[in-house]
Amino acid sequence: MHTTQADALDAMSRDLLTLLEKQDPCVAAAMALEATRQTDTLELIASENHVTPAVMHTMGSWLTNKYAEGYPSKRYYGGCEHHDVIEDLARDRAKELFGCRFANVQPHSGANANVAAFMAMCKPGDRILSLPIKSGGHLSHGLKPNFSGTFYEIHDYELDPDSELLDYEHIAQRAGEVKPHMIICGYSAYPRAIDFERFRAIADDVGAVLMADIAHIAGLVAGGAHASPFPHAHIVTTTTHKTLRGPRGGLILCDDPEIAKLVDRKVFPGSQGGPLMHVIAAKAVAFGEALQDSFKNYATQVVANASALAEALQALGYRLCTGGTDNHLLLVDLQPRDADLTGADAEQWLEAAGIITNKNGIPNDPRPPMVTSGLRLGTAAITTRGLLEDDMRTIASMLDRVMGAQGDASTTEEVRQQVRELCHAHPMPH
Ligand code: DSN
Repeated sequence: MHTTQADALDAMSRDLLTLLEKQDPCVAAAMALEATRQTDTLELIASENHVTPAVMHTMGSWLTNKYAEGYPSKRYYGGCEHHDVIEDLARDRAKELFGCRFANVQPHSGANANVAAFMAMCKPGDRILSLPIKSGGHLSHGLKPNFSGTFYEIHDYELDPDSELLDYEHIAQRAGEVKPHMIICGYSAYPRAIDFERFRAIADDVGAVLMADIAHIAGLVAGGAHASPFPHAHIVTTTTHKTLRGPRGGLILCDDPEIAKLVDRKVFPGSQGGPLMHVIAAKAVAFGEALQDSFKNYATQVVANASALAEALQALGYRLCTGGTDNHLLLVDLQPRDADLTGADAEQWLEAAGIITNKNGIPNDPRPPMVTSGLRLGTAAITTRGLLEDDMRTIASMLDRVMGAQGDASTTEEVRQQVRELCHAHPMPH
């Protein structure tokens, strides 16, 4: 095992690699390289994070051996009593964390949570009002090839073309025109706070259901660094692995017992079979971590770091969509800095320097989604490593150096070395 990587890994991960090196060296080699990649690079993808060893190893446990179709104390298989305890812990902690009455912890992913939420709240063909993916929405909110765009009648609302902010008067006007059955708020690339109360008033005016998909900001909501969708949204969906820093998975929350019954039926047997009990246990562990006071500090620091990164980039001449950020993410418009610079080039050059980002369309982007004029950055993972505001200024200048040098080999190598040093000074959770 490479020494840098062995030092950075926790003891159970080292044992796993030792076991795999004997049993399956091909998988072991790829996993070891990935461990080194994560250890030695700065993760600025807004939807990613680094889990604790407790969360990680709960996923890789004997709980994966069991079928537990159904819900606690109503299972279709014998031998589920310990799984009932685990699922109840996950549900209770989720409810406490988000201040709501019901939680379904079984969705395998955020997109699966959205499938079940649509099935619970709508009939096929119902009208849905949502923000399109090109403006920062999510593919499961109505993209044509997705289930949502295939089985429902999707109508768009848009961001204000000048400020790039949510324009609540426009959304209310669209709701009046479309008379949707459901309105969706919550986004993948929107750097500003969402006014859930305002959305609910708009939904109430037209008799619509309000669904909030808080996948990106769930950790900020749990940590008190973003307003809660409760009591405003009828149904709330989320992933558990972004700012919430749990295992890869989904979660559905609500307050109304009738909606809760529908949600449970539409998750199982409506859209899934056996729950992933090893992942549900890891959700319970992660929710337990998020209930600690230290998680509030984490969520606050994620936002402070995003603001510091935003200010530093603006000082270097970059334009940020909406003019800044209120949450964990920034959407950088690369065009004003360099009209020829694309998101795809920036992503590739930065990756070579050990800074991992993703190209992202900006509102009204003239370039296609695989090229883009924007770069999405997030501070969830680097905050987990303990980086603070001063480090954000260092990262902004590294981003600028790499993008300014357009892939020049010696600049890339110099920054790569700087990134390694920063990473070694701030190890991943171990
Ligand atoms: N793919 C996720 C993201 O990167 O934002 C959304 O599910």
